[in-house]
Amino acid sequence: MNKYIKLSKEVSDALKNNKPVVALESTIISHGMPYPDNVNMANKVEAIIRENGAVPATIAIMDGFIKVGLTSDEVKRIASEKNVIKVSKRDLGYALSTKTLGATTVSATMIAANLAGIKVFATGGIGGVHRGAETTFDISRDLEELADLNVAVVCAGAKSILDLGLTLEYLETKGVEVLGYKTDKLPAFYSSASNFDVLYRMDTPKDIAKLMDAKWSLGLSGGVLITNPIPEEHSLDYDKIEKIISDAVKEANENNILGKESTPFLLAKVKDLSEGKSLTANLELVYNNAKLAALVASEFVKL
Ligand code: PSU
Ligand code: MN
Repeated sequence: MNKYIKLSKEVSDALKNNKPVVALESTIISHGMPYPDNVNMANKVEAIIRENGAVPATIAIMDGFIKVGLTSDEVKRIASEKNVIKVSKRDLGYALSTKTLGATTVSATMIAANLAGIKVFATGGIGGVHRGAETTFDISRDLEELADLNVAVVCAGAKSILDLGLTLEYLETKGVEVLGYKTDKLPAFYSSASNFDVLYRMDTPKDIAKLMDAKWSLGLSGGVLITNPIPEEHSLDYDKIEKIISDAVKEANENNILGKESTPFLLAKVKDLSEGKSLTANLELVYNNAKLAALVASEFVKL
């Protein structure tokens, strides 16, 4: 194992014994939602993964190491400390060498999971091609790791702070299949469906695991994006949330919010404008993804 990576004993034992493990990112904790909802979310996600037969591995940069499998005290640190930096691929060297506390995005979490040998990763939403990317060039690094690394990512689709159509085109160029779990339509994060089609619908965790096995057995490198709709009872009205999101995007543009600040700004703005409804939906969709990821990981280790 690389000298900069430290696995918890539980995660390391599980991987050695071919037990299912689910990787979890930490930017969703530090920059995705407020304290203390974030720490409660992180603990509950881990509990759901255990209930569904897998070992959770929350990942962050701490004390000069990529830590895979945080203790509950470490989760609390990421959730509550003020100066946690958001770490995507390009921030890893800095965070490790200066021992800065860092929360990993989908991109950096995939890099860590890949180094550790974890094949399944659960999150809320991925980064993608932002609205207006044709002038800002704002395309998330997440898409590059999805293109390159053999990790399957379970998400609730993407919210329309991104340009969903351009994000799908980009994933197609990069050879990443976008699967819909029990759906034909790409989920839109807070709402269970968008107007875009997924590439393939899959109705069981076993079918998804078999696809991952087939792809990777060929030596094809790259991720698999598993999109899982928010449960209907928690799904928000598409048009209402869409209006809120475009107001938030407008405010970001007016305030010249750029680069890594953009996504956290938009998430916080949408939460305020929706009077917290987006946060409730966000929590529910993450729990739903944690469960599916544990089931897919459990099927994958049997193949
Ligand atoms: N989308 C969400 N919630 C999040 C993020 C994205 O709905 O918390 C976080 C993830 O960590 C993702 C990152 O990897 O934002 C993408 O940031 P950027 O757009 O700056 O690449
Ligand atoms: Mn960006």
